[in-house]
Amino acid sequence: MRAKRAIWAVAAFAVIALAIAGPQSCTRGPAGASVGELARERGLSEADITAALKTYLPTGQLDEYVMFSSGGHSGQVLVIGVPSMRLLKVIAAFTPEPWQGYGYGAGGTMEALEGGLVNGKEVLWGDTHHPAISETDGEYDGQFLFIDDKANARVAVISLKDFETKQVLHNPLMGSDHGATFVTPNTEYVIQSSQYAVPLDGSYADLSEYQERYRGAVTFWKFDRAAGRIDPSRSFTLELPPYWQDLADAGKGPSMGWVFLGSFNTEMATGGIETTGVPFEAGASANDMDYLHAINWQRAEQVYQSGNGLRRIQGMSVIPLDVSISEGLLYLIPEPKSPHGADVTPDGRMIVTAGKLDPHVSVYSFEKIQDAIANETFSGRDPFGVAILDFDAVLEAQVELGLGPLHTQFDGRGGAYTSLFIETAVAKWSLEDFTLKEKIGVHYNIGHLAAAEGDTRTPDGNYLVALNKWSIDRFMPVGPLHPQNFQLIDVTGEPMQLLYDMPIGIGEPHYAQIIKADKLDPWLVYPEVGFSPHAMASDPNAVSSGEERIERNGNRVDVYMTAIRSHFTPEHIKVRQGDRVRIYLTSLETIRDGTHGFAIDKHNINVSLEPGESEVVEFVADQAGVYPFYCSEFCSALHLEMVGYLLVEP
Ligand code: RUQ
Ligand code: CUA
Repeated sequence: MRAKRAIWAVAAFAVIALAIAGPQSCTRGPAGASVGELARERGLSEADITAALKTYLPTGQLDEYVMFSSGGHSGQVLVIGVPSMRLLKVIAAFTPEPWQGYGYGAGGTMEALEGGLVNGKEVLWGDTHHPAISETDGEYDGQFLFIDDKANARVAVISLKDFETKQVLHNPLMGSDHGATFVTPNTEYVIQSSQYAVPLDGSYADLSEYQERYRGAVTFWKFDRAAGRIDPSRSFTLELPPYWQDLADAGKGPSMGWVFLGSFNTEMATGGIETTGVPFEAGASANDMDYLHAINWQRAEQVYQSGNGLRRIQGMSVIPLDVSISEGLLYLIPEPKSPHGADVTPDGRMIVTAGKLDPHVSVYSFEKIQDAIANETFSGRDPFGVAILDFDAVLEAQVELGLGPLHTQFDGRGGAYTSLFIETAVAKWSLEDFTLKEKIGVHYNIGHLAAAEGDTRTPDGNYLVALNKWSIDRFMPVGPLHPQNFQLIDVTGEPMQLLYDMPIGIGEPHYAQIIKADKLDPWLVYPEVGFSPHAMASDPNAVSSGEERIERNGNRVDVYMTAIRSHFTPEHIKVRQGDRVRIYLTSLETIRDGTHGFAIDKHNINVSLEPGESEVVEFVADQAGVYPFYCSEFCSALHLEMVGYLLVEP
């Protein structure tokens, strides 16, 4: 497909170049002006035209890749076609979303959100950071997507059959998370590690007791692929020192079985600028080195399964720090100042870290790490007794890239790409000779970047997306809160070429993953009429045509309702004030895009009924009155007539 497109692009470019070359050229655009005239009129350069040719998709044509991006504070996930950078969907994860009926009465979505209750409290936003596509043998398999909520230490599980959130889980051991979500190479586990340390048992402890009472943690959530859910009862956690653990990546190939996570504030600063005069930012970045954590999760799994030395804290199985030390589950590796990314190379042989306050990326050899562990080549132990591997013994190389290196992706051809936050650029460097190749400026303040399949065993490279925090002057001003900007970069050759700007309308996204579109196999309609998206199976309460009815049992009223263009059956629901009403809804539609909505006035209820979907809503009819209910999707010529009345008698 790429080759075909490339040939087409070359041909088209030749035509345009010809057109630009002379006014006598007669290549006419559909609106009358020649392509050359259009280009001249709009002041487009050759590079602009090439970029347009590489990104434009005529109507009906599909993208080669799909990008899943964190939706930042929206608590949602953005689904974007690459290279067109067209927004395809916004998947609601931690935040209610009315169009999808997520959190507005539909039973399954309410249940998913309820899983995310934080200490019994509804928290209706999420700070989504890092999406992770499920993997098989270190390759994206396109089946599931996971994402974390940093603010509330939660994890969501999304099925890529219907692009809907199936499960939300709160980790009671953590205040906030950051090394989340990352998956092991066969999605055995979904990794979540804490950011800012708190007491694991959720109790109070004064900051003066920081070293004794505060702790970090990394949880390995067991993913049950058949159930499409995380199974908390088979998940385990390692207690970690109260450093602020950061991004993670799972080893693969030779490093399979290990996970690496960066950290900062190994100084264990406790801030308090108002009294100590030392703000967190200074206290937490005082040392030249922080610690990359190397964790043997496969051995930790055995320790967990043996049950030896485990503690139960807030319902979670925790391997205490001393057990991790004695069992050889955890080692620390010095890494330069305030690191962020910890990225395992595609071959699994090296780990790349970037320290925001150091101009280098540091590349560690997994083999050397193993040797250092075997030979106890330690430079010491941290205050908790965790062995610190000797920096020089495990370092493979350092590459000076520029200011503020943050996060690294790979192209599968020996190329590595590192975002430079301060320099607001992307550096391309070589994994073969560890030299800087070139840089490209981006607009502005890049955080992470995502290359096509860029953190799998076999990256495609091809496209790179810069996730920029600032846009400054790129777009029409829309008030002081500026759009955040994704920039698409062609990395098929040198030099890299900036192709496209995509302001995203929400903020702040942190990370994205890009999968080959043909690896996704979503349903076009639900597999059968009466299918429950929550159970991912046929719904025993589904209603078939002719079976619609209203059943009363004391003050409980069960309505069995169907929807098909362009009516609900039944259309009249008469209940008494105070009744508990349950409406079982089934869409009898089987055609693509034949979606209905079901909204009840003044009840905070709106459900999206996709073809074949079965749902339930439940409420107490506590206010007498007349409430129209209607279809909230423009489904047919008689959509406005797709309506009914809920009559609540006093
Ligand atoms: S993150 S750039 Cu690096 Cu979670 Cu935000
Ligand atoms: Cu059904 Cu509108």
